Amino acid sequence: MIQKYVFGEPFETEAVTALIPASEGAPAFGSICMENGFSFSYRLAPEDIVYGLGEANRGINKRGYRYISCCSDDPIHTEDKRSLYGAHNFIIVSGAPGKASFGLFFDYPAAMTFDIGYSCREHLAVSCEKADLYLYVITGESACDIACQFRGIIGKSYIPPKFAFGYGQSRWGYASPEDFREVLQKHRQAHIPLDMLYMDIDYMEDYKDFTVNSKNFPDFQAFVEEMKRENIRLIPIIDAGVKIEQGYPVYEEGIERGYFCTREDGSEFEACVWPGMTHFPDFLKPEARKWFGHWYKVLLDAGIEGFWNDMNEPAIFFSAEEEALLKEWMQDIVEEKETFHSFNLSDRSKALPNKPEDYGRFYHEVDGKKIPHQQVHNLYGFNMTRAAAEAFADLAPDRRILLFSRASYIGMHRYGGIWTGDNMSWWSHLLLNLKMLPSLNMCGFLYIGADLGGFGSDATEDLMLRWLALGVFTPLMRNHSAAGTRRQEFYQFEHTEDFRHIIGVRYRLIPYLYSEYLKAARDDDLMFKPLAFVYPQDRIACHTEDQLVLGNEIMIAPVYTQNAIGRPVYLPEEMLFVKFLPGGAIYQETLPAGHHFVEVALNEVPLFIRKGKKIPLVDAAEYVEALDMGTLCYIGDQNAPYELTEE
Ligand code: MIG
Repeated sequence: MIQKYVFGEPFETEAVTALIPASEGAPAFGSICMENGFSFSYRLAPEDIVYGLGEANRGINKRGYRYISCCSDDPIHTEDKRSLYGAHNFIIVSGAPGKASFGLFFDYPAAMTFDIGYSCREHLAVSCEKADLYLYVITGESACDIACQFRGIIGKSYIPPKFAFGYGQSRWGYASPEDFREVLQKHRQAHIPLDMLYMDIDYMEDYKDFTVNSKNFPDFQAFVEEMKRENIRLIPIIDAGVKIEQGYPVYEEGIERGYFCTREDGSEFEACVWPGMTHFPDFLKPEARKWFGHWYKVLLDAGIEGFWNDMNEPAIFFSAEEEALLKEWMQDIVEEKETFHSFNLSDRSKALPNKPEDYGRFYHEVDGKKIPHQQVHNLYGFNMTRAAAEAFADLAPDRRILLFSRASYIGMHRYGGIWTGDNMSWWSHLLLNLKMLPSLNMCGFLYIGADLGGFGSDATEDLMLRWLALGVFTPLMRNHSAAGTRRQEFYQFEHTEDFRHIIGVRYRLIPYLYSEYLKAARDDDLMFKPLAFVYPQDRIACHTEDQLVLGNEIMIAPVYTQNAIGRPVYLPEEMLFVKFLPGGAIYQETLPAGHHFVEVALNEVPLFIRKGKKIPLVDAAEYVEALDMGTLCYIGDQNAPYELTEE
């Protein structure tokens, strides 16, 4: 059952698509206080589990920390961070046996704090500055049922084209056709499967959206076609900010039509991002969305079939105002009005990006009303991605376009997927990747993945292999890294054959992964579930965070520690332990329920098939379209039914 409560005058975020009449009175759980903004409090029982928050830091059980929903461009995801790129205000309080379970969605687009046993271990407090929001309260049989009911009111999840289940290679710094050709050739020479090459900002002309550097790509369309003949899709990045430059049509049209965010005095807000000074399209205006979305046509017309939307929190290096203040301050130093301290300078420059003051300097226009950005901050990336998806529905109605975004809010899952931003080549981020998957699914995001091997800092061969053995299961399987870090294309490492093998396993599993994805989308279900959602009566399963159930048939338990020869696993029921061995053989051993230590070498991919289930497998191929369904076979219980979905 779902109840909707209205407080004050909520902003219409369009996160929820179902029409739900408002309930009178107070929610059955917790207490609400509206004296100082809004706050919801609830006393947690010691064994209650709190799920949710989508793209958030820490564990599957969110207890023990304070999180802030505020889309943030912060590339250092250490344990102490409260905000990442997404804002997903959905939680489930899953009651210990005999205690209440319920879900809560706080539909509120500004910053919101979730204190989940941080200030006080047994206290849940959700608060925000203004008491203007919708609160949805969902009750159901189980945490899983509550999550699915929630999914039922926020609309169906985005489905990508099938090639998007292939492997993609990316790196910030590929700039010319030669760069891309080299990466492709090295994959093909080593027979490492590959379907996509990602184009980071270096393909553009001066980082201007919807342009292509004509010196490097004199005939871009011919290059896109050349890659397609090799069965490769190029996936360019699009940034939120539009460069201020006379003669650049995106800029000129935006100005003429009044489609950019403005300052209090009505002038266009200026912020420095990659292209230099830019304006931010006002994605909350339907006309501006339509306009910006149709600009993707330039690239679609060149044969492009997928995009990733970046910097849409939106990220700000500094605003024109901050630049002016900085100049004044520097002038003062030069004129010695202020004593110079080098640490002062360093503090000032560090504080410049993504400054709260800058987010306070611009406005959106919604139904003719001026809305301060901060009140709707978390809707920006959502609506940029929606702009693209709505335009695709118009420009390419007969095919699916790959689309994913960095920033997001609940509801964006209808339009695209997400990647989880600038992680690091750290073992802890491999584990964070695993733990985020079910939380993201609860919030509707099914096409998801992390930068495999880590974006920042230097990857090692063992980390890369272990991370890939998780990445073979995530819908978005992409190796991406930052300029300046150690190269991490597979052929850069010594044991290329190990990478070929692991990526090959991914391709063998595509019929299974694609089927389970489509079923999760169709049924408003999770593709990745915490064990607790499947084995709610099993206390140990309920508190296991480093193993997940994938689809209906398998459990995954990747190795995520350095130099480990394997890992402990807990089996809530008898399962078939499967390892894809290098050379193509498949190791199979039935293990009884209980605790085990399983050995897994660096070049093996482990999974567990549940009792009485089987999964489809095909032979590996070098790209998705080359998969041969004639090679289909099953592993597991051969008598079990399996619904293979092909589209
Ligand atoms: O300020 O386009 O998260 O994937 O490589 C950095 C360059 C901007 C951030 C993205 C990352 C991308 C990078 N971008």
